[in-house]
Amino acid sequence: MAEAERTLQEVLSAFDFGAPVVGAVRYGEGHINDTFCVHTQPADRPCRRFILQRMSAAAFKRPDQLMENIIGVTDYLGREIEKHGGDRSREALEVLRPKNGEPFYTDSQGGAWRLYPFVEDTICYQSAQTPELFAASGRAFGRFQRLLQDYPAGTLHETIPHFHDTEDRLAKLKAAVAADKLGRAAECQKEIEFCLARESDCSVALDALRQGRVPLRVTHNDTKLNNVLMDKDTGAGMCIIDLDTVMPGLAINDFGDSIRFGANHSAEDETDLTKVNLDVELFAVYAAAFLEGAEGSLTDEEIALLPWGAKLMTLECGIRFLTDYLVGDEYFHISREKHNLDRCRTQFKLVADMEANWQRLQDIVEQYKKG
Ligand code: ADP
Ligand code: GN1
Ligand code: MG
Repeated sequence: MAEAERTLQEVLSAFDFGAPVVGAVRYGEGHINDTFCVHTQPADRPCRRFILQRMSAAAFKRPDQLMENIIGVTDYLGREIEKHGGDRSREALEVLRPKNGEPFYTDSQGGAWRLYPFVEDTICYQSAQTPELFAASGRAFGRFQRLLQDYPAGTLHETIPHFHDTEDRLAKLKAAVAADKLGRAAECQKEIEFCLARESDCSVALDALRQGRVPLRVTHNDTKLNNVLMDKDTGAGMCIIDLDTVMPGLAINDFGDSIRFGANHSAEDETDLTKVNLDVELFAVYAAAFLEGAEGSLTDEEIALLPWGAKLMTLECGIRFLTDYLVGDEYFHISREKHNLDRCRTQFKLVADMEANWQRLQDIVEQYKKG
Protein backbone atom coordinates (compact mmCIF):
# COMPACT_ATOMS: atom_id res chain seq x y z
CA MET A 1 0.00 0.00 0.00
CA ALA A 2 1.39 3.43 -0.90
CA GLU A 3 2.21 5.85 1.90
CA ALA A 4 -0.63 8.25 1.02
CA GLU A 5 -3.17 5.42 0.96
CA ARG A 6 -1.91 4.10 4.31
CA THR A 7 -2.28 7.55 5.85
CA LEU A 8 -5.81 7.91 4.48
CA GLN A 9 -6.76 4.52 5.96
CA GLU A 10 -5.29 5.54 9.31
CA VAL A 11 -7.32 8.77 9.27
CA LEU A 12 -10.54 7.02 8.22
CA SER A 13 -10.24 4.65 11.15
CA ALA A 14 -9.77 7.61 13.52
CA PHE A 15 -13.33 8.84 12.93
CA ASP A 16 -16.67 7.21 13.70
CA PHE A 17 -18.76 7.53 10.54
CA GLY A 18 -21.67 5.63 12.04
CA ALA A 19 -21.68 3.16 9.12
CA PRO A 20 -19.12 1.27 7.00
CA VAL A 21 -16.95 3.46 4.76
CA VAL A 22 -17.27 2.32 1.15
CA GLY A 23 -14.85 4.80 -0.42
CA ALA A 24 -12.98 8.08 -0.13
CA VAL A 25 -12.12 10.14 -3.21
CA ARG A 26 -10.39 13.45 -3.83
CA TYR A 27 -12.99 16.16 -4.12
CA GLY A 28 -13.53 19.78 -5.16
CA GLU A 29 -11.36 22.48 -6.68
CA GLY A 30 -9.88 24.22 -3.64
CA HIS A 31 -6.30 25.48 -3.94
CA ILE A 32 -5.28 24.99 -0.34
CA ASN A 33 -6.49 21.95 1.60
CA ASP A 34 -6.52 18.28 0.55
CA THR A 35 -10.22 17.51 0.37
CA PHE A 36 -11.81 14.03 0.21
CA CYS A 37 -15.42 12.96 -0.06
CA VAL A 38 -16.07 9.92 2.13
CA HIS A 39 -18.98 7.66 1.21
CA THR A 40 -20.59 5.47 3.86
CA GLN A 41 -23.35 2.91 3.50
CA PRO A 42 -25.72 2.57 6.47
CA ALA A 43 -27.58 -0.77 6.49
CA ASP A 44 -31.09 0.67 6.21
CA ARG A 45 -30.61 4.17 4.77
CA PRO A 46 -29.14 5.76 1.65
CA CYS A 47 -25.39 6.45 1.33
CA ARG A 48 -24.21 9.22 3.66
CA ARG A 49 -21.32 11.47 2.62
CA PHE A 50 -18.75 13.45 4.56
CA ILE A 51 -16.04 15.97 3.72
CA LEU A 52 -12.66 14.99 5.14
CA GLN A 53 -9.87 17.54 4.85
CA ARG A 54 -6.17 17.59 5.55
CA MET A 55 -5.52 21.22 6.43
CA SER A 56 -2.68 22.71 4.43
CA ALA A 57 0.52 22.69 6.47
CA ALA A 58 1.99 25.31 4.10
CA ALA A 59 -0.87 27.70 4.81
CA PHE A 60 -1.74 26.96 8.43
CA LYS A 61 0.97 26.72 11.06
CA ARG A 62 -1.43 26.28 14.02
CA PRO A 63 -4.27 23.86 13.17
CA ASP A 64 -5.26 23.89 16.86
CA GLN A 65 -5.99 27.63 16.71
CA LEU A 66 -7.60 27.29 13.31
CA MET A 67 -10.02 24.66 14.58
CA GLU A 68 -10.76 26.68 17.72
CA ASN A 69 -11.85 29.52 15.41
CA ILE A 70 -13.96 27.25 13.23
CA ILE A 71 -15.70 25.52 16.12
CA GLY A 72 -16.43 28.90 17.72
CA VAL A 73 -17.78 30.37 14.50
CA THR A 74 -19.83 27.35 13.38
CA ASP A 75 -21.43 26.99 16.84
CA TYR A 76 -22.28 30.68 16.87
CA LEU A 77 -23.65 30.65 13.33
CA GLY A 78 -25.69 27.55 14.07
CA ARG A 79 -27.33 29.28 17.03
CA GLU A 80 -27.99 32.49 15.05
CA ILE A 81 -29.49 30.52 12.16
CA GLU A 82 -31.79 28.62 14.53
CA LYS A 83 -32.87 31.90 16.13
CA HIS A 84 -33.87 33.15 12.69
CA GLY A 85 -35.86 29.96 12.04
CA GLY A 86 -33.28 28.43 9.69
CA ASP A 87 -31.96 24.88 9.41
CA ARG A 88 -28.51 24.84 10.92
CA SER A 89 -27.66 21.43 9.47
CA ARG A 90 -27.87 22.89 5.94
CA GLU A 91 -26.93 26.52 6.54
CA ALA A 92 -23.86 26.10 8.75
CA LEU A 93 -20.94 23.71 8.77
CA GLU A 94 -20.63 21.34 11.72
CA VAL A 95 -17.28 20.00 12.93
CA LEU A 96 -17.41 16.23 13.63
CA ARG A 97 -14.74 15.21 16.13
CA PRO A 98 -12.52 12.14 15.82
CA LYS A 99 -12.95 9.22 18.24
CA ASN A 100 -10.32 10.66 20.57
CA GLY A 101 -12.58 13.67 21.20
CA GLU A 102 -10.09 16.24 19.92
CA PRO A 103 -11.23 18.95 17.50
CA PHE A 104 -9.18 17.32 14.70
CA TYR A 105 -7.01 14.26 14.13
CA THR A 106 -3.23 14.37 13.80
CA ASP A 107 -1.92 11.45 11.71
CA SER A 108 1.37 9.64 12.26
CA GLN A 109 3.01 11.86 9.61
CA GLY A 110 1.88 15.02 11.41
CA GLY A 111 -0.99 15.90 9.03
CA ALA A 112 -4.01 17.60 10.65
CA TRP A 113 -7.44 16.33 9.52
CA ARG A 114 -11.01 17.49 10.15
CA LEU A 115 -14.42 16.17 9.22
CA TYR A 116 -17.70 17.83 8.24
CA PRO A 117 -21.04 16.37 7.13
CA PHE A 118 -21.44 16.80 3.36
CA VAL A 119 -24.12 19.45 2.81
CA GLU A 120 -26.35 17.57 0.38
CA ASP A 121 -28.65 18.94 -2.32
CA THR A 122 -26.34 21.84 -3.00
CA ILE A 123 -24.13 22.81 -5.94
CA CYS A 124 -20.69 24.35 -5.73
CA TYR A 125 -20.22 26.55 -8.83
CA GLN A 126 -16.83 27.41 -10.30
CA SER A 127 -18.22 30.34 -12.28
CA ALA A 128 -21.32 32.51 -12.08
CA GLN A 129 -23.55 30.84 -14.63
CA THR A 130 -26.31 33.39 -14.30
CA PRO A 131 -26.53 36.86 -12.70
CA GLU A 132 -29.18 35.44 -10.35
CA LEU A 133 -26.76 32.84 -9.00
CA PHE A 134 -24.07 35.44 -8.53
CA ALA A 135 -26.55 37.66 -6.70
CA ALA A 136 -27.54 34.74 -4.47
CA SER A 137 -23.90 34.24 -3.50
CA GLY A 138 -23.61 37.95 -2.73
CA ARG A 139 -26.65 37.88 -0.47
CA ALA A 140 -25.19 34.86 1.34
CA PHE A 141 -21.79 36.48 1.93
CA GLY A 142 -23.41 39.76 3.01
CA ARG A 143 -25.65 37.86 5.41
CA PHE A 144 -22.70 35.86 6.73
CA GLN A 145 -20.97 39.07 7.68
CA ARG A 146 -24.07 40.47 9.32
CA LEU A 147 -24.71 37.25 11.29
CA LEU A 148 -21.20 37.54 12.70
CA GLN A 149 -21.34 41.24 13.47
CA ASP A 150 -21.56 40.67 17.24
CA TYR A 151 -19.16 37.73 17.32
CA PRO A 152 -16.43 38.33 19.92
CA ALA A 153 -13.66 39.24 17.47
CA GLY A 154 -11.00 39.26 20.19
CA THR A 155 -11.38 35.48 20.61
CA LEU A 156 -10.39 34.78 16.99
CA HIS A 157 -6.82 33.71 16.25
CA GLU A 158 -5.08 35.19 13.25
CA THR A 159 -4.79 31.94 11.28
CA ILE A 160 -2.60 33.49 8.57
CA PRO A 161 -0.78 36.58 9.78
CA HIS A 162 -0.92 39.55 7.36
CA PHE A 163 -3.44 37.68 5.21
CA HIS A 164 -4.91 40.71 3.45
CA ASP A 165 -2.01 43.03 4.20
CA THR A 166 -1.42 44.10 0.61
CA GLU A 167 1.68 46.13 1.54
CA ASP A 168 3.20 43.00 3.10
CA ARG A 169 2.21 40.92 0.04
CA LEU A 170 4.08 43.37 -2.18
CA ALA A 171 7.11 43.29 0.14
CA LYS A 172 7.12 39.49 -0.11
CA LEU A 173 6.98 39.73 -3.89
CA LYS A 174 9.97 42.10 -3.89
CA ALA A 175 11.90 39.66 -1.69
CA ALA A 176 11.09 36.78 -4.03
CA VAL A 177 12.21 38.82 -7.03
CA ALA A 178 15.46 39.74 -5.29
CA ALA A 179 16.16 36.11 -4.34
CA ASP A 180 14.94 34.74 -7.68
CA LYS A 181 15.82 31.29 -6.45
CA LEU A 182 14.58 29.45 -9.54
CA GLY A 183 15.65 32.02 -12.12
CA ARG A 184 12.01 32.68 -13.06
CA ALA A 185 11.99 36.48 -12.61
CA ALA A 186 13.25 37.29 -16.11
CA GLU A 187 10.13 35.87 -17.79
CA CYS A 188 7.87 37.80 -15.39
CA GLN A 189 9.29 41.31 -15.87
CA LYS A 190 6.05 42.70 -17.25
CA GLU A 191 4.05 41.31 -14.35
CA ILE A 192 6.59 42.49 -11.76
CA GLU A 193 6.52 46.00 -13.21
CA PHE A 194 2.71 45.94 -13.17
CA CYS A 195 2.83 45.43 -9.39
CA LEU A 196 5.57 47.95 -8.73
CA ALA A 197 3.63 50.61 -10.65
CA ARG A 198 0.77 50.11 -8.18
CA GLU A 199 2.77 50.29 -4.96
CA SER A 200 0.80 53.24 -3.57
CA ASP A 201 -2.51 51.46 -4.33
CA CYS A 202 -1.46 48.72 -1.93
CA SER A 203 -1.90 51.18 0.96
CA VAL A 204 -5.37 52.54 0.14
CA ALA A 205 -7.48 50.15 2.27
CA LEU A 206 -4.84 49.83 4.98
CA ASP A 207 -4.65 53.64 5.27
CA ALA A 208 -8.45 53.80 5.58
CA LEU A 209 -8.23 51.30 8.44
CA ARG A 210 -5.25 52.98 10.13
CA GLN A 211 -7.01 56.34 9.96
CA GLY A 212 -10.19 54.87 11.45
CA ARG A 213 -12.26 55.58 8.33
CA VAL A 214 -13.39 51.94 8.05
CA PRO A 215 -13.98 49.46 10.90
CA LEU A 216 -12.41 46.10 11.52
CA ARG A 217 -15.17 43.47 11.37
CA VAL A 218 -15.38 39.69 11.56
CA THR A 219 -15.06 38.75 7.90
CA HIS A 220 -14.65 35.60 5.81
CA ASN A 221 -11.64 36.78 3.79
CA ASP A 222 -11.92 34.13 1.04
CA THR A 223 -15.27 34.80 -0.59
CA LYS A 224 -14.86 32.97 -3.87
CA LEU A 225 -18.02 31.66 -5.45
CA ASN A 226 -16.83 28.10 -4.79
CA ASN A 227 -16.82 28.81 -1.07
CA VAL A 228 -20.62 29.00 -0.91
CA LEU A 229 -22.86 26.02 -1.55
CA MET A 230 -26.02 26.90 -3.48
CA ASP A 231 -29.35 25.11 -3.00
CA LYS A 232 -29.77 22.82 -5.99
CA ASP A 233 -33.50 23.56 -6.36
CA THR A 234 -33.89 27.22 -5.43
CA GLY A 235 -30.39 28.51 -6.29
CA ALA A 236 -30.23 30.31 -2.93
CA GLY A 237 -26.85 30.64 -1.23
CA MET A 238 -27.23 27.90 1.36
CA CYS A 239 -24.01 27.36 3.29
CA ILE A 240 -20.80 29.37 3.50
CA ILE A 241 -17.82 27.03 3.68
CA ASP A 242 -14.02 27.31 3.84
CA LEU A 243 -13.94 29.11 7.17
CA ASP A 244 -10.15 28.87 7.57
CA THR A 245 -9.65 32.59 7.22
CA VAL A 246 -12.57 33.94 9.25
CA MET A 247 -10.75 36.67 11.12
CA PRO A 248 -11.06 40.37 11.86
CA GLY A 249 -10.85 42.06 8.46
CA LEU A 250 -12.44 44.54 6.08
CA ALA A 251 -15.95 44.26 4.63
CA ILE A 252 -14.65 45.69 1.34
CA ASN A 253 -12.26 42.78 1.03
CA ASP A 254 -15.07 40.22 1.30
CA PHE A 255 -16.92 42.12 -1.39
CA GLY A 256 -13.79 42.50 -3.48
CA ASP A 257 -12.67 38.89 -3.46
CA SER A 258 -16.08 37.80 -4.78
CA ILE A 259 -15.82 40.33 -7.61
CA ARG A 260 -12.30 39.15 -8.42
CA PHE A 261 -13.44 35.57 -8.88
CA GLY A 262 -17.01 35.89 -10.08
CA ALA A 263 -17.56 39.11 -12.03
CA ASN A 264 -16.12 37.74 -15.25
CA HIS A 265 -16.73 34.86 -17.61
CA SER A 266 -13.40 33.10 -17.53
CA ALA A 267 -11.59 30.71 -15.25
CA GLU A 268 -9.00 32.04 -12.82
CA ASP A 269 -6.33 30.20 -14.81
CA GLU A 270 -7.52 31.06 -18.36
CA THR A 271 -4.53 31.40 -20.67
CA ASP A 272 -6.36 33.33 -23.42
CA LEU A 273 -6.43 36.77 -21.85
CA THR A 274 -8.79 38.13 -24.51
CA LYS A 275 -11.45 36.06 -22.73
CA VAL A 276 -10.70 37.62 -19.33
CA ASN A 277 -12.85 40.73 -18.90
CA LEU A 278 -14.51 42.39 -15.95
CA ASP A 279 -18.29 42.25 -16.36
CA VAL A 280 -19.46 45.60 -14.96
CA GLU A 281 -23.06 44.40 -14.91
CA LEU A 282 -22.09 41.50 -12.66
CA PHE A 283 -20.25 43.96 -10.41
CA ALA A 284 -23.50 45.94 -10.11
CA VAL A 285 -25.59 42.82 -9.48
CA TYR A 286 -23.22 41.63 -6.77
CA ALA A 287 -23.00 45.05 -5.08
CA ALA A 288 -26.79 45.22 -4.76
CA ALA A 289 -27.04 41.68 -3.41
CA PHE A 290 -24.12 41.90 -0.98
CA LEU A 291 -25.48 45.13 0.52
CA GLU A 292 -28.96 43.60 0.73
CA GLY A 293 -27.55 40.59 2.61
CA ALA A 294 -25.57 42.86 4.92
CA GLU A 295 -28.83 44.69 5.75
CA GLY A 296 -27.48 48.20 5.99
CA SER A 297 -24.55 47.31 8.21
CA LEU A 298 -21.90 48.90 5.94
CA THR A 299 -20.99 52.55 6.45
CA ASP A 300 -20.95 55.09 3.62
CA GLU A 301 -17.16 55.09 3.65
CA GLU A 302 -17.12 51.31 3.22
CA ILE A 303 -19.65 51.57 0.40
CA ALA A 304 -17.53 54.22 -1.33
CA LEU A 305 -14.49 51.97 -1.07
CA LEU A 306 -16.13 48.85 -2.55
CA PRO A 307 -14.44 49.36 -5.95
CA TRP A 308 -11.12 49.57 -4.10
CA GLY A 309 -11.93 46.28 -2.37
CA ALA A 310 -12.39 44.69 -5.78
CA LYS A 311 -9.23 46.15 -7.25
CA LEU A 312 -7.05 45.43 -4.23
CA MET A 313 -8.20 41.84 -3.74
CA THR A 314 -7.50 41.19 -7.42
CA LEU A 315 -4.13 42.91 -7.41
CA GLU A 316 -3.16 41.19 -4.14
CA CYS A 317 -4.21 37.78 -5.39
CA GLY A 318 -2.15 38.32 -8.55
CA ILE A 319 0.82 39.35 -6.40
CA ARG A 320 0.40 36.17 -4.34
CA PHE A 321 0.23 33.92 -7.41
CA LEU A 322 3.29 35.63 -8.89
CA THR A 323 5.25 35.34 -5.64
CA ASP A 324 4.36 31.66 -5.38
CA TYR A 325 5.52 31.11 -8.95
CA LEU A 326 8.85 32.79 -8.20
CA VAL A 327 9.49 30.79 -5.02
CA GLY A 328 8.59 27.46 -6.63
CA ASP A 329 4.82 26.93 -6.16
CA GLU A 330 4.95 26.23 -2.45
CA TYR A 331 1.52 27.47 -1.44
CA PHE A 332 -1.20 27.12 -4.09
CA HIS A 333 -1.91 23.67 -5.51
CA ILE A 334 -0.93 23.58 -9.18
CA SER A 335 -1.78 21.07 -11.87
CA ARG A 336 0.45 22.24 -14.70
CA GLU A 337 3.69 24.12 -15.34
CA LYS A 338 3.43 27.90 -14.97
CA HIS A 339 -0.04 27.49 -13.46
CA ASN A 340 0.53 30.24 -10.92
CA LEU A 341 1.96 32.53 -13.60
CA ASP A 342 -1.14 31.97 -15.73
CA ARG A 343 -3.32 32.73 -12.72
CA CYS A 344 -1.43 35.94 -11.95
CA ARG A 345 -1.88 37.13 -15.51
CA THR A 346 -5.68 36.81 -15.36
CA GLN A 347 -5.71 38.82 -12.15
CA PHE A 348 -3.68 41.66 -13.66
CA LYS A 349 -5.88 41.70 -16.76
CA LEU A 350 -8.89 42.14 -14.45
CA VAL A 351 -7.15 44.90 -12.49
CA ALA A 352 -6.46 46.75 -15.75
CA ASP A 353 -10.13 46.33 -16.71
CA MET A 354 -11.26 47.70 -13.36
CA GLU A 355 -9.03 50.72 -13.83
CA ALA A 356 -10.47 51.26 -17.30
CA ASN A 357 -14.01 51.16 -15.85
CA TRP A 358 -13.22 52.97 -12.60
CA GLN A 359 -15.77 55.79 -12.90
CA ARG A 360 -18.57 53.33 -13.72
CA LEU A 361 -17.73 51.20 -10.68
CA GLN A 362 -17.82 54.27 -8.46
CA ASP A 363 -21.12 55.44 -9.93
CA ILE A 364 -22.64 52.03 -9.24
CA VAL A 365 -21.83 52.05 -5.52
CA GLU A 366 -22.64 55.76 -5.03
CA GLN A 367 -26.41 55.08 -5.13
CA TYR A 368 -26.21 52.88 -2.02
CA LYS A 369 -24.75 55.56 0.25
CA LYS A 370 -27.13 56.57 2.99
CA GLY A 371 -25.85 60.04 3.87
P1 ADP B 1 -9.95 24.88 0.07
O1 ADP B 1 -9.50 25.76 1.20
O2 ADP B 1 -8.89 23.99 -0.41
O3 ADP B 1 -10.61 25.70 -1.00
P2 ADP B 1 -12.67 24.11 0.87
O4 ADP B 1 -13.01 24.04 2.32
O5 ADP B 1 -13.18 25.29 0.12
O6 ADP B 1 -11.08 23.94 0.70
O7 ADP B 1 -13.23 22.78 0.19
C1 ADP B 1 -12.94 22.44 -1.15
C2 ADP B 1 -14.22 22.09 -1.88
O8 ADP B 1 -14.88 20.97 -1.23
C3 ADP B 1 -15.30 23.18 -1.92
O9 ADP B 1 -15.08 24.11 -2.94
C4 ADP B 1 -16.56 22.35 -2.11
O10 ADP B 1 -16.71 21.95 -3.45
C5 ADP B 1 -16.29 21.12 -1.29
N1 ADP B 1 -16.82 21.16 0.10
C6 ADP B 1 -16.17 21.59 1.20
N2 ADP B 1 -16.90 21.44 2.31
C7 ADP B 1 -18.09 20.88 1.91
C8 ADP B 1 -19.28 20.43 2.59
N3 ADP B 1 -19.39 20.49 3.93
N4 ADP B 1 -20.28 19.88 1.84
C9 ADP B 1 -20.16 19.79 0.50
N5 ADP B 1 -19.07 20.18 -0.19
C10 ADP B 1 -18.04 20.71 0.49
C1 GN1 C 1 -7.30 30.12 -2.01
O1 GN1 C 1 -8.86 28.02 -0.30
P1 GN1 C 1 -9.39 28.51 -1.60
O2 GN1 C 1 -9.01 27.68 -2.77
O3 GN1 C 1 -10.85 28.77 -1.49
C2 GN1 C 1 -6.74 31.15 -1.04
C3 GN1 C 1 -7.39 32.51 -1.32
C4 GN1 C 1 -7.13 32.93 -2.75
C5 GN1 C 1 -7.66 31.83 -3.67
C6 GN1 C 1 -7.37 32.12 -5.11
C7 GN1 C 1 -6.37 30.30 2.61
O4 GN1 C 1 -8.68 29.97 -1.80
O5 GN1 C 1 -6.85 33.48 -0.44
O6 GN1 C 1 -7.77 34.14 -3.03
O7 GN1 C 1 -7.08 30.55 -3.34
N1 GN1 C 1 -7.00 30.73 0.34
C8 GN1 C 1 -6.03 30.80 1.26
O8 GN1 C 1 -8.16 31.28 -5.88
O9 GN1 C 1 -4.91 31.25 1.02
MG1 MG D 1 -12.27 26.84 -0.93
